[in-house]
Amino acid sequence: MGQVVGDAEGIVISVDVERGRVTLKHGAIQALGMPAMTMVFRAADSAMLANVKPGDAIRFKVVRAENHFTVTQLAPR
Ligand SMILES: [Cu+2]
Repeated sequence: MGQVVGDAEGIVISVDVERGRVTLKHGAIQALGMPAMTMVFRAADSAMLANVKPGDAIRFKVVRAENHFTVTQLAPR
């Protein structure tokens, strides 16, 4: 099963730097066929979570590989 990359906008709900997880309330991600929802993502690198906090409005890239969703880029918007 190949990788699929999607772009989306969201709001940070919570951040777990130690475990490299971020919970985002995101809009629809067309490339992944995913409707708007709140869910937990893996972070490709925990360091990318150091500068975000709950309530931040962000734009992000997410990669789906098998059944895992990993955020590979995260930026304020
Ligand atoms: Cu989702």
